[in-house]
Amino acid sequence: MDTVEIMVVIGGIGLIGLTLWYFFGEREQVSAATNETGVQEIKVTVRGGYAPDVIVVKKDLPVRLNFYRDETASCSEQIVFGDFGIARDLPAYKTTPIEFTPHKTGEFNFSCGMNMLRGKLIVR
Ligand SMILES: [Cu+2]
Repeated sequence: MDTVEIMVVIGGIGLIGLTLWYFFGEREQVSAATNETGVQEIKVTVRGGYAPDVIVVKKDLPVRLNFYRDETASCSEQIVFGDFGIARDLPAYKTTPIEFTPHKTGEFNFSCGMNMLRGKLIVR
């Protein structure tokens, strides 16, 4: 193999690694902060995905997730928390609070209405 071929192979391996990390890698977990009224609150930016997309909250305390939809792409116009029976429209360039109180621990997925954009709520 000449140098160019080696570079291509290394580049390919790097891309595969990046792809695996993207789909299966450990995402950064962000804990919601408890405000003065005892509500666990966090801002989530919606733009081709959710940022943060792994949110940690405590059980039996009210949660308010403030979804700011920073785009008009139709994919993200709905947010669904199936385990909590919540489906809500997210108007573009506005903040939509999603409020509920989780009563059991575990990991709960949330997604757009088409189940394409995904995030996870971890209740501890
Ligand atoms: Cu979608």
